[in-house]
Amino acid sequence: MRIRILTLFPEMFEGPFKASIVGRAAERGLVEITVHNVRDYAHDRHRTVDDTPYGGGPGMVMMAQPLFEAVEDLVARELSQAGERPKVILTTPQGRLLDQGMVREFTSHKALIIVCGHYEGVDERFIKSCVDHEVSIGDYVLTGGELPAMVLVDALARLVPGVLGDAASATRESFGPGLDGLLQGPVYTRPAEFRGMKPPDVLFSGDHAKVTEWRRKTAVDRTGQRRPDLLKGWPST
Ligand code: 4H6
Repeated sequence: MRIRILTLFPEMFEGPFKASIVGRAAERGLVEITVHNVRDYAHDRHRTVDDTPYGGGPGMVMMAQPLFEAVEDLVARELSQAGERPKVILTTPQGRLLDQGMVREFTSHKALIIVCGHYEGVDERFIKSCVDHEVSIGDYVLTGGELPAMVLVDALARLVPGVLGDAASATRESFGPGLDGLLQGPVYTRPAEFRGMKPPDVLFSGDHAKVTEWRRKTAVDRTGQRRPDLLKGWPST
């Protein structure tokens, strides 16, 4: 999978994508991530990418022209390289709330362009003509779309075959949040007793079927307590 990120702050991606599982996946050639500076597509000598909002009001708006030409360039490069049009995603508080189902859908594309919004927002004409999906990572406001882009890239990368160890992916497919729609139940590791607290006996029973059943039950219980919304339309009671 190829991911292109369009941002005013390319430096923000240097740390997270180097020192992480995502960085290792890129090194191993499992994902290709490139970061592009919107400013490189400005026309004037000040490299202007923002302007005051029509109708007045505070702050600045990202201009359509640099974003439009940046996406045009990245799409053209992808078309000549792979012949398949990449999907363009804008991270914005106005977007559809990201969930695991959407992440899974995005992984069906060979290439994605993620545009990070800034200032008070992005000229609507760019969104209308170039953006396929507006995505929000949650109902809170950030100074820019860079952190949401990193969240999305991380969620995508861990679904690419080989990025997680085989053992890790196998277990997380069965009881990870969103994957079968349940929250994960409690987990424990050594020592068997810590400050007087012991894990449930069933985890020491060696009975794999019983352990699986306990994990399913604690996952359902916890989901009912913390996120009853996730159980709506869920099989059985
Ligand atoms: C586009 C439009 C995403 C991007 C406006 C982005 C939260 C999320 C942004 C803005 C984001 C999220 C600029 C509006 C700052 C508020 C960047 N915030 N904003 N929940 N901010 O995914 O002012």
